[in-house]
Amino acid sequence: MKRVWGSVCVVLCLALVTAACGTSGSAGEAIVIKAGIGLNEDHPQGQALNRFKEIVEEKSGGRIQVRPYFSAQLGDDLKMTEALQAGVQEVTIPSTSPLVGIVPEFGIFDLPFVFDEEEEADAVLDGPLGQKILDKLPEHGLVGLTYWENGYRNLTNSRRPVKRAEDFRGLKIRTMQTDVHLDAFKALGSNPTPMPFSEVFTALESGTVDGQENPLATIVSNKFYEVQEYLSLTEHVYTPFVFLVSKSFWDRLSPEDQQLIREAAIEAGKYERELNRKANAEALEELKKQGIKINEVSPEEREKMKQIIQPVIEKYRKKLGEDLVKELFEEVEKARNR
Ligand code: TK8
Repeated sequence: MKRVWGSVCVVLCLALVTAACGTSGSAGEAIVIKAGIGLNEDHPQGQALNRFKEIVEEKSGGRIQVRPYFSAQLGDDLKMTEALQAGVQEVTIPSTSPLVGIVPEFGIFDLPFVFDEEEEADAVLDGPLGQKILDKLPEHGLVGLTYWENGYRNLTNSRRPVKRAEDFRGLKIRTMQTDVHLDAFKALGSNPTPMPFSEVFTALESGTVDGQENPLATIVSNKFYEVQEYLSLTEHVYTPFVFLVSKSFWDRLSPEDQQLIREAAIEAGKYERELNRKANAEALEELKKQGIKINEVSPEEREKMKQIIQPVIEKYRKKLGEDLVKELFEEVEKARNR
């Protein structure tokens, strides 16, 4: 009998210790990072978030725990960013585009037809210009650790293949919440409607909009092909993700833990870019299989689209700052000649 009580006691004590570790207040408690994204777990971004979790938990010996939330379970990009500012969520990895209301300079990454190759984007984002914009985040309660890849965006719609610049005319297109894209699609004669990503599928299904634009991996992962007839390989803009941490959370971490988390975000980001580039190629095959009608856009027509959008670039050269936009194009040029 005594022995039975002994083991019950051991079990109870263990349970108490475990419970104490899981709650806040005591020294040596686990640090918990709630990390949310808008995309699904099967998307390269979702897989890389899982990789981030593995790295952080392994390197910290389980002292820092990451709880990933996918598919906008914690809200869309803007809502999660606001939760970081309020200190009720620790990490999110949104597109930079809807953040232009917080840091307008992110708008330079919304300018269409800037990067010819993904490697140019890597060089600019990972270089001094990318860092300069990350440096604007702390005054808004956010810390930006690094950029991940969303990638080249392509247009899908339910009305017609978009092969020529004129084919954009009259299409109702969902865009991200950024003025540059609104103006660019207006210049092409379409009817843009800004909307959070989490509402896009339903808007396409119900016909509230005719189309949307996103990288191929997202079109597959979110099954947009189920509610869209045409995919046009416009590659009209490359947009990044930014790895954000709540500043109030960040400031409570030791410099060692900050370093650990920063390195994990960068390492998982390298993995994400790799995976995303592979996924885009496979996505095209998958989309063919799914029966969406795919068309390419000739270099001549892309050039025409570029010409039509040029006044928008001029407008934002002034709005975003002549020097900043100049720096962007100089950095791209440098990357191109490397
Ligand atoms: C996911 C978004 C998405 C973006 C969009 O949360 O909104 O279209 O491309 O990837 O960040």
